[in-house]
Amino acid sequence: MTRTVIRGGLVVTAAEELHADVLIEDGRIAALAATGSSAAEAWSADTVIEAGGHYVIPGGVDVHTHMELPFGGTAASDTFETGTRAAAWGGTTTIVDFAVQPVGGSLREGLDAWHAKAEGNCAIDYGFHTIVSDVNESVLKEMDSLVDSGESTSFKLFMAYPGVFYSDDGRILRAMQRGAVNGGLIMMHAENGIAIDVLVEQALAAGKTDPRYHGEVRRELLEAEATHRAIKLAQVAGSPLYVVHVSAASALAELARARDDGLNVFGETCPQYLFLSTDNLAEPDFEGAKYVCSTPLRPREHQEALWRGLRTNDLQVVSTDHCPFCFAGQKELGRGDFSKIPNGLPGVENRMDLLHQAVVDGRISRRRWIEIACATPARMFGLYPRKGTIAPGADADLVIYDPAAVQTVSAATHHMNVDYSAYEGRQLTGRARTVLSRGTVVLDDGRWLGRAGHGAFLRRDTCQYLT
Ligand code: DUC
Ligand code: ZN
Ligand code: ZN
Ligand code: ZN
Repeated sequence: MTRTVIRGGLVVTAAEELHADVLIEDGRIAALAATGSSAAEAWSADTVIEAGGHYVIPGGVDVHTHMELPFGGTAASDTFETGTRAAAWGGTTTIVDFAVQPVGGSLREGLDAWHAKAEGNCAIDYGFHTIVSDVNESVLKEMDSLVDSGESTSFKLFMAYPGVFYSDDGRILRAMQRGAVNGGLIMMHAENGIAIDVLVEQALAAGKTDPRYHGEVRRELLEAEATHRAIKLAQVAGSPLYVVHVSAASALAELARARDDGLNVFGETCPQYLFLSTDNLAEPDFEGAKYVCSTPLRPREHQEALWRGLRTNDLQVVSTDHCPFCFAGQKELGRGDFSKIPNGLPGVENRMDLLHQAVVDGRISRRRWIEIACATPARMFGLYPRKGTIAPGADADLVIYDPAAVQTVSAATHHMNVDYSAYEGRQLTGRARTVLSRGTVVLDDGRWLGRAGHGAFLRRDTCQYLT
């Protein structure tokens, strides 16, 4: 048995803060005891990690990533190897990525393809949601068995991207009805893609080809409308609903109203919507392409609404939707036609630190930081308390976090496999000093000690946020 003790840090979970030592045995947390107590002093250990002046927090849980996602004639530039390593550098120790059902194929084929990409390559633990691109009878049956086995207990549907991932309302309703019975959580990309495609065509015909028009045609109204429609469909089906990447204040208002009416609807937002805006999309020399993602960035005033939603719990989760494409050769595919810019932003390495900056700035509390970035994502997707907290029995996925370290975010120093940073030049206070994945130190003081293949596939329970 290997024993590690982390001494002298401030343990921060979603529920409490305490000056405690943490005992790890064989990759799991065995005990917590007040620092200096006779119980803690009595522990013997093979390794002692000093954490004085630092926080000891659960590793980040990022439930929305797209490593190696084929999109727009190219593929997201982070592999499972580079992307999970970058995640760990940024204090994230679990990701849940999306396996895509191939057109005309089964969920099984999608999962097999994603297992093949990830297995043996991940530095941290990982799970899969499934993107359902064709709801049919055999897919509905597959959903049952995937929930039963825990291989995938959540399913993403798209109201956007006609001809690619899009599902019409009837298919959405059928999937929700199935989820209401089997416990699978439906995740929704809520944008009216049929209407957006009309506006795209009209914009291009009028010579509006710059990246900023991506933000203009993907109208806020069409996110709010789709969010409203998704909520009503879920209400008809009697199922809970998780809306991914909420970017618009009016879409958030739809969620808040439904929650006030007692519905189990949940919302996720992402750092790009909290920290970036349409100002970035309007950057000259095609630089705006770096900020093209869907849902799109919104005008600055939406940020305040999203922060408020995070404080009031109308939004429960911050994940990244990490989907990086290099500027050179990938984003550039859309020069002269914004609709050909591959959609997505890098961020898996930056999320924990950006949100810690919000703690420093007084926007959210320290415990809320852990709640929205670790505990709730784990509970929402059936990984709790194995992931997302620090408690006896949990995996020892831990970050020893230096709250005073100052860093300047830059593509020159980040670890994501992408040639730009969406947060270039931003100064942040706070940084992961030591990162453990199931008790193994993978990062220490700027030295990478992890390895591809350490990360294991996670079977998951159904949503635990409802019980
Ligand atoms: N949005 C993105 O920005 N990228 C990938 C898929 C999506 O819905
Ligand atoms: Zn989406
Ligand atoms: Zn409310
Ligand atoms: Zn996504």
